[in-house]
Amino acid sequence: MENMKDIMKGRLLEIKDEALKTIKEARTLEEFEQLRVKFLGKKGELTKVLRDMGKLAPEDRPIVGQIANEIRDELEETISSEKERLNNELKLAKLNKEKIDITITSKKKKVGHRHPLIATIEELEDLFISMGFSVVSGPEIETVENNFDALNSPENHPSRDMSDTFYITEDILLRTHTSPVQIRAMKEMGAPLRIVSAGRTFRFDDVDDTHSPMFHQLEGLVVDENISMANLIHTLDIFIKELFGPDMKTRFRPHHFPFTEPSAEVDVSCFKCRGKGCEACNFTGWSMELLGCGMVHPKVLEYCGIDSEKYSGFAFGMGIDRITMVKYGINDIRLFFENDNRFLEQF
Ligand code: FA5
Repeated sequence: MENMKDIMKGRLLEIKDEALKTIKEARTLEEFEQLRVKFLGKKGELTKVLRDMGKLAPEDRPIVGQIANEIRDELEETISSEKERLNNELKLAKLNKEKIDITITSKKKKVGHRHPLIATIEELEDLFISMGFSVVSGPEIETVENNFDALNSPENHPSRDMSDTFYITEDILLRTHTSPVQIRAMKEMGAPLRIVSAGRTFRFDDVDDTHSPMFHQLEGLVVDENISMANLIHTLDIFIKELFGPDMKTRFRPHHFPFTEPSAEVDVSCFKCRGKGCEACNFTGWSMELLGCGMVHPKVLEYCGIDSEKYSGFAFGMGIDRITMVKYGINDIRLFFENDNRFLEQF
């Protein structure tokens, strides 16, 4: 019996020595786990020895049991401290690998800025807000009814032609102007009202230095009692002087639009010579046509359910691309859409 105790003690110490040696050699977390199972697991070396406890004299059992427990505690502690040491080593290696040199100067990120057309739209909206207008929006894909019929444009009107307009179906098209927003606003808000609305418009126009098949307009509409042509001329005159400067002159030319009566087109002094006459304006002193306007046709008011005996109104639609050209002295509309940074960065 005495012998059995010594055999077991000897075996336990052997296990301890072997375990401590291999634990020190382990290099990965998986290896530590394998060693834990090998020495301390349910079917591990230590358990195997303890199965023979029954063969010991009863007074020896606590002695051998205590030795076994001490060895188990020591091995568990060693495995956990060695694991922690390995973890720290791995962490350190990772940190060293991912070291950031904060003294290196970073590459400069290019920050974009507003397109000149958007800048003009925002400037125009601010200006009209300061004159008591509200800003509303309308869809680029419109009904033929809002784009033409409601605006008193008869079926045989040339602007309705396939060669002038991008139709999606017979009844739906890409709006040819922002004027259908007038219809939407009057139907939704009724009279009195004072709105502006900016956005894209589309026409089958050939491209040249002042024409693009996609361009931008800003629509304005005022409906109230006693609105006259004098209000229209005054409003446009104020806006043009605010935008281009006090020396800018406006010229109203009689024109025809089916949805306004009377109607006019408006030119402003040449952006280059400011009226003196130069090559840019063919020595006329006037820039290209900037906008159309007029008194809202009574038929349009009635179509939207507004009493044309009580109310009258004026409306205008201006080409934002051309206004931006005049404002910055740009001589070709195509520059806005070519996305050449050398051009865009100047604004
Ligand atoms: C209209 O579109 C009318 N809806 C304007 C209007 C509104 C009149 C309210 C009366 C009352 P017009 O087709 O003339 O009108 O276009 C208005 C402006 O849009 C022009 O003066 C011009 O500045 C601009 N424009 C027209 N076609 C083009 C184009 N292809 N490229 C760039 N700008 C254009």
